[in-house]
Amino acid sequence: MTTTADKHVPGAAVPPEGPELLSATGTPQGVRALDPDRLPQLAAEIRALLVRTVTATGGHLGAGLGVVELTIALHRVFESPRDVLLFDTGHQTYPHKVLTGRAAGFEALRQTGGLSGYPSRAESEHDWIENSHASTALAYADGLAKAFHCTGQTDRRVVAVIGDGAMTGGLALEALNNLGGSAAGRAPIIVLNDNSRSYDPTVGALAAQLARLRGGEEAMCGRNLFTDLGFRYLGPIDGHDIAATEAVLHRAVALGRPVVVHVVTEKGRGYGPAEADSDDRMHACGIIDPATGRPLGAAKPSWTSVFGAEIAALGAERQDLVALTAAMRLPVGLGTFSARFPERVFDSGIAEQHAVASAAGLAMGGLHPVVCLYATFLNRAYDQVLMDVALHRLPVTFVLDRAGITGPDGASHHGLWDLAMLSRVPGLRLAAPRDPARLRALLREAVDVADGPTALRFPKESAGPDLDALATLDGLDILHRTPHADLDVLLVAIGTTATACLEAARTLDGLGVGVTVTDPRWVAPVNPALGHLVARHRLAVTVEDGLADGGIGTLLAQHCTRTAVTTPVHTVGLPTAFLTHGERTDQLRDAGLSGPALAETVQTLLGARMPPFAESPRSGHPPQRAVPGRRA
Ligand SMILES: Cc1ncc(C[n+]2csc(CCOP(=O)(O)OP(=O)(O)O)c2C)c(N)n1
Repeated sequence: MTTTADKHVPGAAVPPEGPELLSATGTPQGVRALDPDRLPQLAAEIRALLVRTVTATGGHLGAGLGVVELTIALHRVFESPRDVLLFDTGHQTYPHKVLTGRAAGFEALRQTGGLSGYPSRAESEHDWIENSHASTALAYADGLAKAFHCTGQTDRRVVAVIGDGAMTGGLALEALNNLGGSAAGRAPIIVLNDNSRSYDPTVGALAAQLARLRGGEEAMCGRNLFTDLGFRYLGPIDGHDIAATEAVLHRAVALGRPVVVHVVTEKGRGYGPAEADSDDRMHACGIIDPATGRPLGAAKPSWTSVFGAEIAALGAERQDLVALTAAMRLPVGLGTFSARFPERVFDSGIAEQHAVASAAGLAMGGLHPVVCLYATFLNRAYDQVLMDVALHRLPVTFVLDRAGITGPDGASHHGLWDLAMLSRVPGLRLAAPRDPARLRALLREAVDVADGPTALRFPKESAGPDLDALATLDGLDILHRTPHADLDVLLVAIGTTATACLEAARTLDGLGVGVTVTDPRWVAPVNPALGHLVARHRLAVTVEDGLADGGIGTLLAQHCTRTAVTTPVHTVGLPTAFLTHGERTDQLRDAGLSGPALAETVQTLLGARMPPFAESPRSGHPPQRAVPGRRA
């Protein structure tokens, strides 16, 4: 199939005609009123805006560039928000945002108070769902179409746009099963946006089916997966040809029955560096040079890259080690491992549940699977972790990237729940490395565990430097101990919060507070030695970038209650809330997880338990707390 629309390659940022169409037509009504022969210019202006702004802020680039014409066609055929446009995953909604009055917001995309990188109900009545987790749109569409039918709103259409990658998710396949037999008049329209990629090329039997459809093979015989499930199939259509796409959408509406419109698009369309990149690094980019697509600023080693190097080294040592990814081989750091051991990497598609249950089978079969996911996407597979892996005491290692606050990706991407969820899985050992050296060591320890699951989690940020321990006490790393001081407070650092804990300790040292900082490395189940260490202090404060309620601190507090340790345990962590997008460091600070905030918390807590501050006997020093029993 050939594509017919004009291609405009930014880098030459603004199209020759200037961006005036965008200002005049940045609303659905404006797009509908536009003369069809002006539409290619509108598409070019949208692309130029996206390339200019997203390269400056970072964000999702490739997917949006691929659906510019499709989005224009959707807004011309349907009347949003009366008709409902749902975009699965939501990372491709930038053109939709531009066409629904939000073009100006792209200057502050994904920044605190700025435009969200995903659909946002607070932003616009044209955004019905707040997503980012894939494969949900068809189910929402099912419910909405049924609701409109039940309430007599028969003039409202529901359209779900879903990528070929998202279609590989179990939830989407469940929806196809439910929707294929829908009664006429209450079936949503499914637009399958097929660019043949997830990040990597989309995998599996579905991808093979779509390739045959793109090649025209099965369309010829009139039967395919979708028709067999009860849908009408319309396509394949060139999704960059606005007129053809509008025409097929009108046909779909006229059918009034379950229908899949197969639209073929090119991810990254119109932006040279994205089109040329077979690894799809422009799926989501940081701040890059718009002309070359290369990152601006020196690249720092990330947690992902530290993990990637170590798992590749381990792969050479252990033939039984296999790695699993849910359509995110490169983002989770499996590039080197997969290049060296291609037959030992399994990509499930966007199917975390399948990946985890399949890992259970791999472990039963004598291998040691390492399941590599973003922390937020593990939520999907909690039941498989519990029932298929842990109940069977299988040696599966979970490696969770992007744990804790992820920053600009917002509410649905933060990995806030993993510590709370995994610490309650019977038999699962959970580690939170504080630095690259600990990540390497803990990964090795994890894959050596043969009688049950293990998990490691680390955040989205640059890794390092290493924070070596002063001593190790029954498995607990002691990172700081105020010299010649009482044991006033124990700071229990979970993972990378060690840096803030050490900063707080230095401040508290200066105030005459005796501080111990420990990193338990393996944070759940509770190491009994940690309970003993708590008992030797007046106060313990746990610090984690996960939920404060129900996380590791709560687990430790419960352990102390059970074992009659009377020292109060105070938990510092993230609120049980859907945190919005913004700078990661700002959000950690706001949650009380910065060094200064921790020092203040400890002072307040000690103040409540101890006599108030006394003036320092040493002039020029900050005020000292008069701690009972303290040597003068
Ligand atoms: C449950 C879940 N797992 C993983 C991801 C990470 N992810 C974001 S977009 C994407 C690929 C989506 O592919 P496709 O639906 O074809 O859209 P495209 O980006 O190709 O336009 C993946 C794997 C996700 N969003 N949700």
